[in-house]
Amino acid sequence: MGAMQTTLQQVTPELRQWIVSQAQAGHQPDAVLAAMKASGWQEDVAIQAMEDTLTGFLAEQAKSAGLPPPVPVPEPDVAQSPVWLDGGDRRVQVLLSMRNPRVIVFGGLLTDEECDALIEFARPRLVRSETVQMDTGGSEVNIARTSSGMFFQREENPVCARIERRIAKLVNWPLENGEGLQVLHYTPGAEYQPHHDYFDPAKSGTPSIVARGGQRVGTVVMYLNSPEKGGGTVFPDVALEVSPVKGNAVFFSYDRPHPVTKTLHGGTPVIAGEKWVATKWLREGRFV
Ligand code: PD2
Ligand code: ZN
Repeated sequence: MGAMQTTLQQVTPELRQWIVSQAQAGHQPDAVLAAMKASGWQEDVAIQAMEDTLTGFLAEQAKSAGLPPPVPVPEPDVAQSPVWLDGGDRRVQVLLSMRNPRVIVFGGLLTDEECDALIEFARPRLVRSETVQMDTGGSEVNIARTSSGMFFQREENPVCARIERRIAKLVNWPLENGEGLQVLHYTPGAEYQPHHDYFDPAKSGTPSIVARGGQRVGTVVMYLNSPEKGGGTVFPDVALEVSPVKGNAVFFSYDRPHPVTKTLHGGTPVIAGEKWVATKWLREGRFV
């Protein structure tokens, strides 16, 4: 009898329409499921119908709003709210976790010695920072970013390699998909005005950039020292500011190159002291 019922429970367009209207009216999934069960739907059939209907509906909506489709992103194992995460060779603290935008603040991602080593390797190689010139895919000095910086090659030295392995383990993303570490140095007054780290799909230079490993889908900004005042990392869409504490880091991910990810972020002006960070950008695919 049960099997007979399953075959008879057809998910009609009318039912799909009803499920969408319930969601749009703000009814919680539990309540919608209860209503379906009360009118004779088997629980498993009802759950499947709700999932399929709402997933399809959201995808259609996103497409008609002109949004690029979402892609998989790096994601630490925070589903069970752990205080510590396994970085392979080191335990790392979870100090804050936000779902939308996906932002996670790590405590003690780097040791003091690793921070100091990165600064000393980078110092003689610093040049006035350039940001990617979006129209041509080349580089230019950008006044929004008044710092100096340099790039390491991936696994350029044992300290970089160790940190890269730790990040890969922590955010569950292949080491090969990471760009080399970038170190930035800010003196008082220097800042990094709010921006997105993904490449703007509307710009003509983007195809040549994303040919090398796809879009950026995640960022880890690591604080290599603690400025006296200022120099936090801000997310203006959600009014969040992360303090730049030596050894800590802020991770954020973006599943499509669009502001709907709410990952607009910037480095606030350094008010007293100096600021050093190392940034790791994570691509969709293997970065060569
Ligand atoms: O130094 C920072 O806080 C910062 C802020 C925004 C770094 C970056 N973006 C970056 O390197 O992308
Ligand atoms: Zn950035």
